[in-house]
Amino acid sequence: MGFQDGLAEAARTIEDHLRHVLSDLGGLPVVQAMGYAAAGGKRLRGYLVLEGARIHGIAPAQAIWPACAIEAIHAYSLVHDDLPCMDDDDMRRGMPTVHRKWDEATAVLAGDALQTLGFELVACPDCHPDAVVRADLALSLARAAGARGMVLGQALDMAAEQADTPLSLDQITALQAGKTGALFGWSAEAGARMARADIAPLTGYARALGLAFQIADDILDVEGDAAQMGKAVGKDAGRGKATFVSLLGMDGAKRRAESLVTEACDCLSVYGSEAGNLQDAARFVISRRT
Ligand code: GRG
Repeated sequence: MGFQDGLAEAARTIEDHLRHVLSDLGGLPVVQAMGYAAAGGKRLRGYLVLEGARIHGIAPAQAIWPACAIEAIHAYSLVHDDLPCMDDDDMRRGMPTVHRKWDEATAVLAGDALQTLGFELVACPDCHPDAVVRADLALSLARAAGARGMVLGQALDMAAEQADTPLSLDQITALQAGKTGALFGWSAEAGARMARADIAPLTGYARALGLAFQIADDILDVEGDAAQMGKAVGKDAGRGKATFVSLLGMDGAKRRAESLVTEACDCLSVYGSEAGNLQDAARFVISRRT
């Protein structure tokens, strides 16, 4: 099966499992909003979990739990990031954002509940028979999602919005390592954690992949705006905010993203041909159009 088909199949499996989990929670508006927010998306983080688990011999029936956990946490982050007090976005994944479809209070609660659901999914016995492994998954997920990881990156991003001078390349790299890199890191490492194996090759892989993903995001932002408005100004660059494109130039950003993909693939040499799908995932992050 090719990478695109594998990703589509993983996305369907994750979608079905999340729907099944949410069906146990009743029909309150907040639960409907959780299902709405958790639907769709590329499922790249969940795919990394499933592939990282597969190469470590973890059964798919177990791996689906952390795959859904990371997608629930990712969905929460998007719901909260879209709120008027943060990015104030009206659309997400081609649909109205949760606070536009419902209201702000429902969006805050749905995000909160998606976050706690993520921890529930890795803490439940179906995820892994060994409570020590489940605790390790939960602890590492808390570190990746919280004030050492994604929340730190988001807070640095908000501070940068208020700063007088744009961030340097090192600063923006550190910011993005938290904001988007931390969840990619956890996703890639989860299978190794479940197998009690060395996470180091996957840590290196995800660090490079996460950065390549963010550079590609900045490139898409500029190219999307240029296509729409006939000029090369991305949303963030338009606000005078530093981006990888504003700091490296378009060609420099593309070259950096490509060298990061090579670096990510090289980190996986220890797994031989078993890591082919993870290498394809790294190539995908810089070739995607959304
Ligand atoms: C609110 C604590 C808190 C954190 C928010 C990740 C994040 C931090 C905000 C998202 C803002 C954003 C759009 C960042 C650009 C990179 C990114 C995470 C894009 C969305 O990820 P994809 O492309 O989304 O994997 P899909 O929809 O495919 O799941």
